[in-house]
Amino acid sequence: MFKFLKKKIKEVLKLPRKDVTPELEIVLLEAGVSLEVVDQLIERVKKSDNQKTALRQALLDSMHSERLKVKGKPFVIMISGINGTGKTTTLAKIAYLLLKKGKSVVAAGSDTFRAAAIEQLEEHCNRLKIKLIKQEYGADPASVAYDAIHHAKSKDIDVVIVDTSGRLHVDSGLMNELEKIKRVSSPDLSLLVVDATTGNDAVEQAKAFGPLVDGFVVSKSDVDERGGAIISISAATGKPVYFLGTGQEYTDLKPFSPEKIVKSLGL
Ligand SMILES: Nc1nc2c(ncn2[C@@H]2O[C@H](COP(=O)(O)OP(=O)(O)O)[C@@H](O)[C@H]2O)c(=O)[nH]1
Ligand SMILES: [Mg+2]
Repeated sequence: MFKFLKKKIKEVLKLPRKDVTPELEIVLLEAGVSLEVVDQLIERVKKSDNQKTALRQALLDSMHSERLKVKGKPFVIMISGINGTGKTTTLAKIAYLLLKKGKSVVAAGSDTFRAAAIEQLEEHCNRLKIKLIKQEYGADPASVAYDAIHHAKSKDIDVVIVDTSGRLHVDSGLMNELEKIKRVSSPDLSLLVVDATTGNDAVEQAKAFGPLVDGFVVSKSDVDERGGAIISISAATGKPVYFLGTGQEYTDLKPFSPEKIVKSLGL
């Protein structure tokens, strides 16, 4: 994680004092940190006598993390994001984590947009030994979510996790679909999954999803060398990151820790 940025920050901090902030600005932008966050970070570093400490502290102050707390029954988690970001995998990882904590879980196959999506989720559910509530390909995703919540209530299940479909880009069809799922299922937590390797684009997606989401999971941090999305998504939106996806296994979901991030940046 952060190979590129760690190396570059180290080089920049060795420069003559007056050159540090202009170079740092370029490096952060190259790493995919969003412009507004770069500006905030640079301002803090400029004002300080100790540039390294200032950068460390500015990064710590700009990243927000939150822990998943299951309160109320059933606790409904909605997972959204554009195509291929890792929604279904993240659903399975969260289910695995909750099962380990002794919670019972049911999944809602509300990605009815692609036929293969339901099968993919079904495979995970079979491996995890949790029930999948599904309907036919093309069915109303909100109705699937409704069924899953109804099932949880009648079987006394702790958590419902709703998978949803993505599109190539944020589009109005997707937004209308997600709004309806959200209206019908009133999730206790609505998480947007973004792919770390998409850098600033992930931040733009987060802004586009706006009030539909409460916070983020940043997936594929294990294959992300730049770190821009991880660093800027919470600063640019004011919403917290709950987890980092760190691989393809169920155990590859880590609580987001700004402390660990600055450490892996060598700060
Ligand atoms: N390396 C890595 N791959 C991931 C991670 N999360 C998801 N993936 C992979 O990304 C691909 C798309 O994931 P999927 O859950 O199907 O995405 P969805 O379309 O958003 O539901 C799959 O090959 C996953 O194994 C992660 O944290 N790290
Ligand atoms: Mg999926």
